[in-house]
Amino acid sequence: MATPKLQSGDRLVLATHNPGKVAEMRVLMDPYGVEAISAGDLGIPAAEETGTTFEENACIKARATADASGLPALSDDSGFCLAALDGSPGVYSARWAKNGEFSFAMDRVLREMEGKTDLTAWFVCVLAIAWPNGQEFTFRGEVWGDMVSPPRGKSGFGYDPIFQPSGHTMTFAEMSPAAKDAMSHRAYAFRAFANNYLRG
Ligand code: ITT
Repeated sequence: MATPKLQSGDRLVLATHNPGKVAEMRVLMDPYGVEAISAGDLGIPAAEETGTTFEENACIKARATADASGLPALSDDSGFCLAALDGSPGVYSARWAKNGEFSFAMDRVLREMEGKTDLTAWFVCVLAIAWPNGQEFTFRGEVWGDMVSPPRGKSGFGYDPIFQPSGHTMTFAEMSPAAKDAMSHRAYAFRAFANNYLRG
């Protein structure tokens, strides 16, 4: 089956209900002229994330949205991982928050990290594109650095205030959105997606 490509004027559904992700994905998509509508705008409910890997959950979300909308759907399954916690919270990053309140998730991370000396941390983002014809593809991006405490910065979302990428002195939440977009896990995954499925 020929690989479909999206071009300027085509419509794509962003299969996410996370406003932070929607904002970053729209900025990344902008140069290509593709119309990116969010699943929330179409009234498509969030799919249950029953997978145990980022890839599985990304495919579940993209497929559910492509089937519900009849349009190509791009999902994002991502998370914050700590070496000292064997990669947790990882795929459970959103579930460590309560009612979308990330202060709970960050408090839990800081509690579980008490006394640990290895602060190595990384973000993972897996984007999945699901086409109405049944095809699905995934793209993974990672960014490595350290967990910092106390949290610093107000921009971005989620765990950004406690992540400082290697070679930098600011957390993701202290950087401008453009600086984060230049090096983030989401940007790396998006570049791989764009090279394959977007016409520049
Ligand atoms: P959708 O499933 O609707 O996309 P979600 O927030 O539930 O939204 P995930 O299951 O992929 O998404 O959870 C990923 C969590 O990891 C997310 O809620 C953030 O807290 C965190 N995360 C992902 N990318 C991040 C980033 O760039 N900066 C900070 N935290 C991030």
